[in-house]
Amino acid sequence: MDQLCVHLKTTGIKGIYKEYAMIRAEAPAGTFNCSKATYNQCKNRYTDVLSLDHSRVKLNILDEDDTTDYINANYMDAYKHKNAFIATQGPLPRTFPDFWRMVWEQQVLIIVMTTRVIERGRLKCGQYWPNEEGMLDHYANFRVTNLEIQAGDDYTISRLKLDNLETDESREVAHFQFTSWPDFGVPRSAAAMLDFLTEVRQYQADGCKAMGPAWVGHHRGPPIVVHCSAGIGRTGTFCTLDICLDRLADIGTVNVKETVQRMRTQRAFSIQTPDQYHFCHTAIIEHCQRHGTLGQVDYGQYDDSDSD
Ligand code: PTR
Ligand code: PTR
Ligand code: PTR
Repeated sequence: MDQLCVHLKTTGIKGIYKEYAMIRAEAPAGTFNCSKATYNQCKNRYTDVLSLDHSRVKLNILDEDDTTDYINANYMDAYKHKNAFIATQGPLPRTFPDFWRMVWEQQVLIIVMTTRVIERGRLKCGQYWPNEEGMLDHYANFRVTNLEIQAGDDYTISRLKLDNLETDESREVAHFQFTSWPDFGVPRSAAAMLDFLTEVRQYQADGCKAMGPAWVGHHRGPPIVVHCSAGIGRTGTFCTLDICLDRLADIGTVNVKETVQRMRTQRAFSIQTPDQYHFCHTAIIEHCQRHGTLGQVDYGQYDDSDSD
């Protein structure tokens, strides 16, 4: 951990920005052919945010008429755990049924949403779930009912019931929405984000226990779906924190640069701004300060004047 502080202090904020610029300059690690296919283009929220072919999540083919298994989503590894996340874009109305099908097929327990539906008057994500207690909505063969909402200052948790009307089976899925990420930039303090992350992990661990013997001892369980608007900026930041904090707990070190580089080989373009990249560093330090595992670090003091 001390290494991270030393790194931050010696390179300064400009050095961190440069490091990020280098990462960003690297070419994507593969092709986007499926995302680019004519019949799939309308399923991408942004024409320039596509899914790498090799790590994309494939939907089950439903029948002969179903021409495509495509959704703008990629598996992403966590620390020592393959495919712990699915990073995806904020669903579009035409992809709501695909989204719920993915949640069903992948046996997802938690959906993490790190954006609001509308920000600065612009639509960032479709309203793909019923957001009032007792309300329900249909998405092709799925019915989603909002059973309960717990609203907090920084995040809101909804307990959703997901009914598969084709098989007559039901499951519960938790919807964790982080609402206080500023429209531009990054949170001033990481505290709320760290609390949010802790709660997501705890819920996933409890959910795995409840799923029975197959998942006991594998607190990571089925993939956690994480999305923002494009599914790269805030999603990448959230997952980077999770990965770094897990490694920190295991072997006592972190490597933000390698983590982001590796993440980008699965979900291209992950982490979108220098500030998000910097935030990953400061949030890890804040985490250590909160847990008393780091001596006093005066964050305002490191000198960035000599890093050019
Ligand atoms: N320190 C952890 C360990 O006890 O081995 C690292 C680890 C984390 C290992 C996750 C495996 C993990 O995956 P799962 O939760 O599926 O066991
Ligand atoms: N073309 C879009 C833009 O630059 O506005 C793509 C985009 C949108 C990229 C949002 C990242 C975005 O942020 P996030 O991944 O955090 O939703
Ligand atoms: N409109 C987004 C942007 O310019 O940030 C979309 C985009 C995202 C374009 C990523 C290119 C991207 O690749 P990289 O992050 O490697 O520059």
